Amino acid sequence: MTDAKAKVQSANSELNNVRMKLKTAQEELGKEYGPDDIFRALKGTCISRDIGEYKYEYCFMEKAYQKSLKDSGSTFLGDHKRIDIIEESSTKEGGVFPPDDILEQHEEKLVGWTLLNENGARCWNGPARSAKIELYCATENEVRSVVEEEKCVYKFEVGTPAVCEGEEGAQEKVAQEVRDEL
Ligand code: MAN
Repeated sequence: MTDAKAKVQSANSELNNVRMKLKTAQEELGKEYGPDDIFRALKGTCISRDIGEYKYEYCFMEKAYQKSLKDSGSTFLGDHKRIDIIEESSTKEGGVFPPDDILEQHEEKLVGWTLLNENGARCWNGPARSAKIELYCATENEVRSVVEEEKCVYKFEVGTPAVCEGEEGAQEKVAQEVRDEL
């Protein structure tokens, strides 16, 4: 092979590397991180709570687990799939979101944003486990409650400053931090 050919080949492979890096970066940027990208900075932050015989663990924008407190058993409750946002204005006539009956164990209003985890460990004779992460405004990231609404369908109530409203709200602060970072 001539020198020139070798150079072209190495330049081409370098170009391919750069293209692949660009693609990865674009994919990362194109992901749904919620309004103003507020969940980007939270990605990978893990919180948990012991409830009954399990430790329920949730890592924002990533995985959820149900870990046994009695042995080393760990059940995968799914990976982050998407964000569902229910705006107050889009709820049924006259209805307040959320309806009172889904408020559980805390006074904060759920903000109507749900992070959905899917494709968890298969339920015996049933579907793959999944988890709905319903959010409310709180000063710290925290798991407030977990219920198994139907067999192998879990609902986490999770507090985070990321969804607090107001001009001084953490939502804007987090969004600004992320903008500065980029
Ligand atoms: C385990 C846990 C439960 C679930 C059953 C289903 O015991 O993951 O939450 O209901 O499996 O068989």
